[in-house]
Amino acid sequence: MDSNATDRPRRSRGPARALLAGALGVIGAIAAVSLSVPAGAAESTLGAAAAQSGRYFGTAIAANKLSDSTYVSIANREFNMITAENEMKIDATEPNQGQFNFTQADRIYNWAVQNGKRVRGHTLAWHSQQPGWMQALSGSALRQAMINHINGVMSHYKGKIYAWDVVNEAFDDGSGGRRDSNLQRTGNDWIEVAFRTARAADPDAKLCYNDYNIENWTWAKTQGVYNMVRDFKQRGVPIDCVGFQAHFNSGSPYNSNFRTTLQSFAALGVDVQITELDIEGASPQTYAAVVNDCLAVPRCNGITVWGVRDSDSWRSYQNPLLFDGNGNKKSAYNAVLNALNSVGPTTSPSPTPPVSPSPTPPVSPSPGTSPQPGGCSATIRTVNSWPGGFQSEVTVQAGSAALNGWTVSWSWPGGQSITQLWNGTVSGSGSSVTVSNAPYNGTVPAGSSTTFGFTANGSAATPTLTCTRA
Ligand code: 9MR
Repeated sequence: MDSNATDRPRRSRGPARALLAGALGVIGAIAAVSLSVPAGAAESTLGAAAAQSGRYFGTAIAANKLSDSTYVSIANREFNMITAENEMKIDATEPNQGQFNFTQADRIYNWAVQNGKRVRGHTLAWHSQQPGWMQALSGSALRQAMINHINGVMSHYKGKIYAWDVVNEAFDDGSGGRRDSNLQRTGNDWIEVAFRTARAADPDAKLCYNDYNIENWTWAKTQGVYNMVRDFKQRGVPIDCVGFQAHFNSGSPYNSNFRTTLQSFAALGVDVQITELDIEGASPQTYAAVVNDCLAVPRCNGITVWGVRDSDSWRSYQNPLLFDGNGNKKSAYNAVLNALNSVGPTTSPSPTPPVSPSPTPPVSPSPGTSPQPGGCSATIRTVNSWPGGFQSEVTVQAGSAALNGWTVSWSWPGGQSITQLWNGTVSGSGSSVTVSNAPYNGTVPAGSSTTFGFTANGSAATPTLTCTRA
């Protein structure tokens, strides 16, 4: 039993249900969509509609439901990417140490490929659903068992899996740090060891880090995972994608800054995927918003919902899926289909974001802004841009003495205005902007750096920054 999954923290941040800012009612949205789609152009299934822009639309499948004809016919008709809900997990595939069992996993894999679908692998290294023998291990024996498990499962499916969730749910909910687990206690490098092992085992699979409660850009957990991925990209640890589970409910509501999160991770040079989507109550507006967030990000490869009918859901009492218990399409289904069709055949995801970030963000100051001894400097880079707006990241670099608080200021050259800022506190008026440290990132050791970021209206700009120590 996954205690964390069933005991998700109940948060009270923001409104109970984040309403999509400026969202149309669903009827209005559907009307607007149907106006923009030429007659006859719309696809009639989720998979085909997503494929118009080169994306997939998937679901989680349970092997013991493959004998349910209603379930199988919906799954086969609508979805073109399949995740095994439980059958590829550690307890299922290596029930006794060194003895692998792929009976149930292969039932799902074979059904998928025989019906022309691709498969996401879920999951190789996780604190939960470990078999008893693994729960009892620690230290180097556990580390070696993790490596053996990755090699054993990935070699069975070598060349056959679109993307693997190599590591699942390794971050703590509140702090933004790592979750305590037997794997974490083998050493902080366990995640990168898992990814390096996975790359060697199957160089053709995309390698993903997968987690929940990392959709809201302002949450510490999101920032913690973002910092790990940035570090991995800078150091050449092989990671190709981040999976956002997207289990939205009243404790973890959808927030429209999810798009900023997807854009920000993509700008690090990884693909992003929505891997386990379900929404308490299945609001059509919220479902459409999530789809539109993915469609807005070229490196968002696709969306997987976590089950077929409400009655198949791990949270069936929340009615969070696209089909009711009888297999009928819900209004959320129509909202998703219309959102996918609204993109049409012309906008395909490209492997690179519209504004490619430098693969190694500048952490050292640019010429002319070198930190004075005991001072600080700040550099700005454009992470992403779109018509009428952009996203930037500012790196604050300490000189030869630690900072105990900092302030960065600049003037906008062309009427830009900040719409959202994170990891800092913004003030100022007109074209003048002043950003001070957030309560948690004012202390920067000598020679180290920290970052803050923002989205803004206007044309992307890189003004000269002034950094002042507190
Ligand atoms: O949906 C899965 C459910 O059937 C299992 O009992 C549960 C056990 O951990 O795992 C569920 O799937 C989880 C997924 O593997 C990882 N993210 C959270 C999902 C929902 O708990």
